[in-house]
Amino acid sequence: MTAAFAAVTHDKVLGLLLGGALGDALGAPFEGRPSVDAADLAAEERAPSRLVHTDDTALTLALAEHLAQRRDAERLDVDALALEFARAWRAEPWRGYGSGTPHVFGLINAGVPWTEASRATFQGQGSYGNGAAMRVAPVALVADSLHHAAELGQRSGEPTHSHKHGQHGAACQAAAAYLALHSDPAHPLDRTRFLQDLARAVRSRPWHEKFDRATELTRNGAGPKHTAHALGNDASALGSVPTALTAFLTHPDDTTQTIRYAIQTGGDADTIAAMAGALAGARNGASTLSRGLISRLEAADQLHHLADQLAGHPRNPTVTSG
Ligand code: R7I
Ligand code: MG
Ligand code: MG
Repeated sequence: MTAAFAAVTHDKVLGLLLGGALGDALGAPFEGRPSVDAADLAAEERAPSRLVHTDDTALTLALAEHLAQRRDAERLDVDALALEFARAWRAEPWRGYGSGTPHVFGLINAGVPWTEASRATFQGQGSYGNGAAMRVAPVALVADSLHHAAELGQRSGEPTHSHKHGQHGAACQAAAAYLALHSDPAHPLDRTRFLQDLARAVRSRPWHEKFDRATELTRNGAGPKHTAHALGNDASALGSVPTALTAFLTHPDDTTQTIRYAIQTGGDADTIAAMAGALAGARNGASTLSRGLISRLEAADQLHHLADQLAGHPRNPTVTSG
């Protein structure tokens, strides 16, 4: 566990949800660009337009609703969750989904069991994309421990991502969200310890190699372009989850800077910023986010409602009203 351990407040729960949605919606116009100019990003922040989210937030909403509705000991019903994800896609297929996921969701909606549907893509090996990681952060809100968060994350990924890297990505981001949520923003974050904790939760050599590189990058204060070059910025789990982690660990006490850094890594900007934003939001809370930006978020009301439900969850007795 990271050294300074804090109670989970309503503000942190809301911060996790809003930080993720903000990263997604602010990063969306830049998705696919090899690099992102700071002036273009600043213009997007100043624009008065509504901040429209993509598949990252659409599926995060589905997962958060699933968790908010389940008050029994079994926190995740993966069969039901698979159908809920597939329904979310059917309702809004235009949200910018990856290339393989619509095929999986189409099969699930046609009655194919998710165990089979999730193996129908990429010549039967299943997806190693970051789609399971991008939506996973809310599991941290109902997890009892770091390992429980990783386990819930992995299971929530299985309906769409049968490749182990896709599932490890979800486990990694879920565990990171748990650590960020329980970290105390009044004390400096021990970055090395944070990554060591993650390595205990994600037992996979390629991931450990990425954590080692992330440790170096944060220690050296690497900028977003350097980080993208060293760790990746594509739609694979291995090529984006550690990049998002590095964005957070570079600016752990400033959610806006975390999101800007993540977007400026370019490539899969919405997803890297959604993941990084959820981590920073969980640590620093919603009260540190720009009110102007939050008020432009398409799903702001829905996310506030979900935060109320999840913060008041019986599995979250530690939530305080701070
Ligand atoms: O993982 P997934 O839901 O994608 C999420 C991404 C995010 O950037 C969202 O914002 C949205 O834009 O999509 O969707 P998948 O199609 O399963 O995986 C994403 C991408 O990873 C695919 O389009 C492929 O380029 C790549 N990919 C693979 N390529 C080869 N072999 C994933 N798995 C494989 C594979 O097994
Ligand atoms: Mg997206
Ligand atoms: Mg994306």
